[in-house]
Amino acid sequence: VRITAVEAIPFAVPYRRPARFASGQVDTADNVLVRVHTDAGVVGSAEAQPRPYTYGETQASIVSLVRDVLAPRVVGLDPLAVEQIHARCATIAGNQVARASIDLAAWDAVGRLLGVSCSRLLGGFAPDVPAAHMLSFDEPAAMAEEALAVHAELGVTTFKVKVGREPDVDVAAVRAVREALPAAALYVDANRGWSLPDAQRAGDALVELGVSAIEEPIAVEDHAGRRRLTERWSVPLVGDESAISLDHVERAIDGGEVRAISLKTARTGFTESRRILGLCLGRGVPIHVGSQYEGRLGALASVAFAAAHAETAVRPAEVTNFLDLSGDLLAGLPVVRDGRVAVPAGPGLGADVDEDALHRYREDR
Ligand code: MUC
Ligand code: MG
Repeated sequence: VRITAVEAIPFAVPYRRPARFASGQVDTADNVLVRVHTDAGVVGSAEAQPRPYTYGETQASIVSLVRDVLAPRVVGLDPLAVEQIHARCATIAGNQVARASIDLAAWDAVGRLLGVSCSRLLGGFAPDVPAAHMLSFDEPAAMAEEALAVHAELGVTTFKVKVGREPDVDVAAVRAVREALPAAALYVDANRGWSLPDAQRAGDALVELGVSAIEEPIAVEDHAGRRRLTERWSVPLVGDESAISLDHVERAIDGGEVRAISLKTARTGFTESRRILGLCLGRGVPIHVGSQYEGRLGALASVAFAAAHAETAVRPAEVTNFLDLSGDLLAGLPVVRDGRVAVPAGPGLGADVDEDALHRYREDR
């Protein structure tokens, strides 16, 4: 089987509720649907989400890189040769999300060719995983209300509260969620929004409030500050923006700057994510599957990877923020019930893009 073509289709879906966090805001999901076509008639799909403030990529850059640079590198390859595909794409620096989207679409094609789910192909550890929901910036009371609604609707009991504003606001937000759901597991993500003194002040108070982890408190470049915070807090400092590739993860761990890793399939696909998982297992560093506000197709990639591996299947994965979107390319999946998200039964990532929805949202008509 050979890859015959790769498509990159820009599409836009408004957010019902803008995703706001310390490093930026997303009002519309200006994403890219990447499709890997094969001469067997099978097509693999993946969703790419541009995050300029994290990777420097835009919707236009992803479309251009996939179409003009990556597609010619992978056309003609066997889709099952995922290491070949990865190696060809890895000759391009940066562009994490564009490269990962090719990897994920190729893996989806492999699953469809073989008639098995990507999650089984990757390791098949569990049929489902616990879900975590991210609470974007809002008034503390509104964040608590959202947590209550998501808990009532989906049974989710783990929440990542976005922080990185004024320490008093951050503490008020976490306290409001804590009071609304006393038994919930809470952790926080500052998206590098705090100064070092604010991180010390807010972080200490949040640890006191019982948060289980603190993600990216300060600038990634402040290596000494990050080491100080890692030593200061009894809960792990989680690397996210500092952990965007295998090499970044290794440096963050070995530099003593993180004690846990957020792995995102949207930026390291499945192939590099497996390497990151192996590195973290070797170093004894906990790893969970994080999110960049994926739509449903992106969330299915996260679910597939999280459920496939023993290390990630037991930790809540951030897979429910497709709820923030007003529409999607998929309907129905993923299914979240009793706080757990299931691997769909179908081959590959387990879902087919709804062509009517794609026609509605695509921007290259
Ligand atoms: C996170 O973990 O930082 C922030 C921006 C984005 O796209 O996703 C996030 C979540
Ligand atoms: Mg984060």
